[in-house]
Formats: sequence, C-alpha cells, structure tokens
Amino acid sequence: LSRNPKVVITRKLPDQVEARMRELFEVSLNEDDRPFSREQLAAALASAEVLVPTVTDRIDEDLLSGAGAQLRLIANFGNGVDNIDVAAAHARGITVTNTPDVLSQDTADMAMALILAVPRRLTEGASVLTGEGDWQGWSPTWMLGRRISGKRLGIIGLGRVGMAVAKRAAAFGLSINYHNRHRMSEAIERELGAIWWESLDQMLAHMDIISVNCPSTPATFHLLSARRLELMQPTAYIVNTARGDVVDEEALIRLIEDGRIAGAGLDVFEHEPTVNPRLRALARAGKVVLSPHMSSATIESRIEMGEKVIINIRMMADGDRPADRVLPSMV
Ligand code: 8YV
Repeated sequence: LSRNPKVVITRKLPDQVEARMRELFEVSLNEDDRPFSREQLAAALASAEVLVPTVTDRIDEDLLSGAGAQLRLIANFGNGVDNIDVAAAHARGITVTNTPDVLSQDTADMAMALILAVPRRLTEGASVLTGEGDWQGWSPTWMLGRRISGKRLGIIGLGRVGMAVAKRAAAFGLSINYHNRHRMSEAIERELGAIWWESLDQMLAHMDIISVNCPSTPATFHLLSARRLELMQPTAYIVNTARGDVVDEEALIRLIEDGRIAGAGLDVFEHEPTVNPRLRALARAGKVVLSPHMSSATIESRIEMGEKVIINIRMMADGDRPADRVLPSMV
C-alpha cells in the first residue's frame, strides 16, 4: 500500500471520520449517502487501493474478479463481514478487516432493549398513546405481559456481543445459557454464570428467550431452521441483533402467526431493506418489535468504527499487519 493510499468510501460516514480520512489519505467519498450501484462498486474496485464498504455493499467473487491489482485492502465499516467474499479476496491477495469491539456494548444494549420490550409489550402499550385509539385507563387485567426475571435466556454465539448481553441479562435476573460450537473456558463460564448447551436443539427446547448473537456464515445460514424453531416453547421469544439470515424468517413468521412461538424482537431481516409485510402486521398486533438495523447506531459507535477503519488502513500503509484482519478460516 502506498503511504498516502487512494481510499474509496462507499457511504457517507460521520463528519469527523471523513475529515480525518481526508487528512490522512487520498479519499473519494460518496456524498449522496445512497448505496453504490454494482457499476459504481466495480469502478471503485478498479481504481481504489483501499475500499471501505458497509453492510449494504455486496462484494462477491464476480466483482472481485474485476478488481485492479492496486486493490490491497477492503476495510469494512462494520463488524460482520458476510457482505464480503473473504475467501475470494484472500485468494487475490487482498486483506479484509472489520471493526470489532467498539460496537459490542451498543449492540448488547439493543438486544437487551428488545429482550425487555417484547415480553413487556412496550411498543404495543406505547402505540395506545400515539395511535388513533383512546386509553380507557388502568385495569388489573389489561396489557399484561410476561415477567423477565427468573426466566432462562439462551444466547446463540457467546462472543463479544453475546458476553455483553449475558452481563446485562444476569443483572435483570435471567439465567444465562449459551450454545457455541466450542465450549468457553471455565473462567468465562464462571464469570458470566453461563451454562453451555452442546446441543442447540436441547437449548432451544428449554429456553424462555433466545438471543441470536452469532455471525452470518455459510455454516449459520438458517441455523434456526423451521425444524429447530418448532422445538421452542409456545411461550418463548426470540431476539435477533445479528443477521437476518441466521433465522428462517418465513418459518419464524408462520410460527408466531400460529401461536407456536410467543413473539420476537428483530433488528435485522433476511432481505434488508425489505421487511416482510406479515412481520409488520405482527408488529401492529403486538407480537413482534421491529427496529431497522440500528444496534450500532450511536454517534459513539459510528465514530469509533471509523477510527478502527483508519487504524487498519494506517497499519497496512506502514507495512504492518492490520489489527482487525479477517481470515477465511474465521468466517
Ligand atoms: C453496522 C453491523 O450497522 O457491524 C455490523 O456487523 O451490523 C452494524 O454495526 C453495519 O454492519 C455497518 O456496515
């Protein structure tokens, strides 16, 4: 990478991040904050030394095959790299980096907000005061939700975000269970009071709330398949702040419609930005709480994600290995 590399950024980033990038690199910005078309992405790959994409850019093998030899680094503005074919990039000698850690707390906050909002019917209650209808006043039997404390939380993917969810949930009196392919160390389990379930099927059958916190990879595509979702208790809820395609969304919708899963809190969707109209209907019926992919949407996270991108580019320009390298074996 040259000392002052040519960096193409595909989306509008926070002002101070863009300003710092301009100071350090030869930057080409996307001023209109709409995702690049495929043609624009191809043009960027043909000219950039560093591409800074986001979750809304699909950098697949086909696009990478048209990349110029000058392209050395794809510094993703985001933690999940499911938008990038990491193996294809690697095969062409292109390094891929992401922005871990800095958004874990905010993402866990959103997961916790959904864990609280769905059983306690928060948006449904709020809509009584913001919609057309009138509030008839307090009643002993009206708008009853489900207690949070004392319930069992099952975390799928006890990584950085999952651990931050576990800490919050423990403070709310939930018991902490998790499923990872590999068991965490005894020290971590003790610190979190977390119980490992080797069998995801078993965990799903025994939990009151499931939180999805694993990355989207070929191995986790529809990890929560129709068959697995059917194992859940009819009183159970599911919260997803990871990636939509980890859950078979169609099956989830059907099971909630049929009363075989109690509800869901979703920040991510299988076909973003399209949200299935049946999910919107379930939200109006108070069964699900939907938020439009905003778990890391705090000023602090977005600035720190930008700082991570900058550090990774600088390390590479200095001839060092970038701190947040993503290897094909990691996805
Ligand atoms: C971002 C995210 O909003 O980092 C991730 O994986 O899902 C979010 O924090 C988005 O990915 C930015 O590209």
